[in-house]
Amino acid sequence: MNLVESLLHALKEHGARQIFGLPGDFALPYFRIIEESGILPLYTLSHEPGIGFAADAAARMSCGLGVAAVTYGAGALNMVNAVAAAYAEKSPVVVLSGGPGKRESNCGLLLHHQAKTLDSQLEIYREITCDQVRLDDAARAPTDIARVLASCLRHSEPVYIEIPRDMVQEPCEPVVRAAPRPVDTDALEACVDEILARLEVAKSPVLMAGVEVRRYGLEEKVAELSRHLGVPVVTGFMGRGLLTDCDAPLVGTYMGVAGLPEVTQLVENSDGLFLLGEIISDTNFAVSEKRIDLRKTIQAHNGRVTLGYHTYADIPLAALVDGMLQRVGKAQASFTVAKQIYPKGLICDDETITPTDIAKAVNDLFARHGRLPIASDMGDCLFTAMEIEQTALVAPGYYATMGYGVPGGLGIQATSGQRPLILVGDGAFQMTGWELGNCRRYGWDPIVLLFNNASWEMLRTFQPESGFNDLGHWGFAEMAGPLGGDGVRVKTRAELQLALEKAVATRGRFQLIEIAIPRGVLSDTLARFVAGVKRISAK
Ligand code: TPW
Ligand code: MG
Repeated sequence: MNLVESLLHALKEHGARQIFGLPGDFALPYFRIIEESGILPLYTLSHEPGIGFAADAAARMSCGLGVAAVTYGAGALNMVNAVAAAYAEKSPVVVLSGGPGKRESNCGLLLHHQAKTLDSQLEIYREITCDQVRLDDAARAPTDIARVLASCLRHSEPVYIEIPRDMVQEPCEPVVRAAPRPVDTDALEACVDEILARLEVAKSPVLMAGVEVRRYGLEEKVAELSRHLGVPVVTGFMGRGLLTDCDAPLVGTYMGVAGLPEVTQLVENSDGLFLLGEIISDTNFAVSEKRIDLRKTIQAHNGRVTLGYHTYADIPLAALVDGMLQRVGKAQASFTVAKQIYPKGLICDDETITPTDIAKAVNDLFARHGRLPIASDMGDCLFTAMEIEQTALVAPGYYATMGYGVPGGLGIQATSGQRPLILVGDGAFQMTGWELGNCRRYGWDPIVLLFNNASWEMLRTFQPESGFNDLGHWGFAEMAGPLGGDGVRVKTRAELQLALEKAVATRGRFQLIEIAIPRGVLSDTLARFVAGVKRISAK
């Protein structure tokens, strides 16, 4: 087997299901092997940010590796933002990049796509990946690949693999998966003791489940743990969508001033807040009604557990959850919590549409036809997603990059076969909406709800005086046909409801519903968020 075949088998063996890619001359040789070997399916898209977002969403959705394959320089550097998003939100994306051949690297000429030195790209990626390798030695390659893929899974963070173009055909041994790292059972036991003791004395313990719970495939176990402990569960803004298909005592989504008062009070008044796999970011904690003293919480993330003023340095999340489950025994009595009620029952009249109307329409649709997984962009659409029934959700809730929604939805469908619902604003659609043109080739048929307020509305809420936030009206609905889908523009609630029904009934082509929303009209959740942030910053 050659070097690239060895790499592809290893990717598959480590849980990758497909590759998203866009080639270039430095990448053509390894792309040829991807295509001809058929070891993993290859989906090409139109622009590298889309490749990175699709691979990230596939990783999040499948709880496995996502793979983003690009060319050197112009390709890889075009994907930096998407990989930074994956790094920030702990999504295990494997970046494959073509590279100059070993011989041409020292020919004395600057090579096209070279930014500063031939190593610039690797150095840039070093900052946003947890491990890197350039496969310039076929004898060492199997060990290097095993190490890098193990790092990717262990840290649940992106890694970088550069393939010099003259190395692809080199004979290479298969990759042997690295042995799992041993866990220090004494430290683990002491840590579990301490956490259980803290939860025991707490009058109102709460477990906040974060994205790492999904990344490490622990949703079922965490649901069981919280039932056995009798502790209610919330997620943060970023963790929205977690635990939806498990029997967990899930109360709702903590969003501080932007959330529902009962959830906010539960979290902020807890004397035993257990942050399990949660990214401690401002999206979750800078919007608190009452400041949460993080030193008084129990934090388990990034392979560490911190309680009060000390840290257990090396406790993998999976080992911690297993360790706790072994100790808590069986549930005493069945334990239920009040579930969050979502807006539903859209009045189908001739009124204009608000974002919260969209949430109602989607909730009604889910009640009639079952739930769909959601990919959301950044913008009011993501705040609206908080008003939609719990369902699988991929979105850049913390890193907050625009452009994620459409390619993220394609990533969901490619990896899971499930039809996704994509929520996206007009500003974000202008960035990556074109990727929908790739649906026809692959038979993907997402339903896209385009929140068109002809505006960078989120920015306007913070700086209403700036005229640059006005965007014109683009004819998005008309663009859908030539791209291989169906498009419709809706202006009233009755039209919205009809369009959704029709979209669900039409399979095989993407369905774009361009929803006209008057400027200045926000979802209830974003309105609470903006009012809350203004209140906090005025303090
Ligand atoms: C890649 C900054 C955050 S929100 C926003 C911008 C420009 C406006 C979004 O407009 P859209 O949605 O999509 O129409 P809505 O609901 O606000 O009207 N560049 C990137 N990411 C971010 N987050 C920005 C700029 C931003
Ligand atoms: Mg907008």
